[in-house]
Amino acid sequence: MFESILKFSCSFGIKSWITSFIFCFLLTSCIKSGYTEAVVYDSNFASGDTLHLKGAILWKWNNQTIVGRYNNGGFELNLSNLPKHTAVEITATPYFHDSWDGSSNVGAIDGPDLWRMTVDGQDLVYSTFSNSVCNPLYCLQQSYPLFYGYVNNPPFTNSVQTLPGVGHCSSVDVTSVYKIVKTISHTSSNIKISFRDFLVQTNVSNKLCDESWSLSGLTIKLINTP
Ligand SMILES: [Ca+2]
Repeated sequence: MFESILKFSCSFGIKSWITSFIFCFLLTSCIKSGYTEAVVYDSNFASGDTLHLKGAILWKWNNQTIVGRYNNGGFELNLSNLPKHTAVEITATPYFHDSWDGSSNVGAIDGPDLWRMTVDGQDLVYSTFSNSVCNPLYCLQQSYPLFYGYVNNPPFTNSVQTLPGVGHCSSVDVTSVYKIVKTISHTSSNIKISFRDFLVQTNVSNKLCDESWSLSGLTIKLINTP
């Protein structure tokens, strides 16, 4: 929008060329100020390309080719020879399928159901997720968007969408979708981002059918590049 205003103002809007020059100079200065950034990885996995991915399995669901699905598993992204930068922004879109039980840990039968995202070994997400129903008599809460610990939130907190379930082997037949955006200080020319779950379901035979997860998108952006 600024560029459109700039073009219009410089071409037609201001009679005095001196005023026009000053206006354009100031506006151009505004456009050029701030940090620079560079997207170094951006995939919705539709092409089936698994370059830079380790442990990635692909499957097609809901008319999408995505990475997944996992139960007590995961994959990682490795990038190297990155240009200079001072921070990195990671945007991930995980799908949590079926009967995730959140922070439930009664008898260690069906939880806690944890999902972890790390950068170079540092936890950015280490949280429970819940697709459980929630009413005054029964509610399996989740820690997300907080780290797993002592504080919990209602199921689906901060989810951006729900989709149908996948396994169809329990009464919880839903997929919760999250868009997770994390920005951290980072200067190394290499980066490793890993995703994995620690699901618990001791009371079912088909664990993958009971609960699982996928990743439908991943974007890595460097900030303050040359
Ligand atoms: Ca569980």
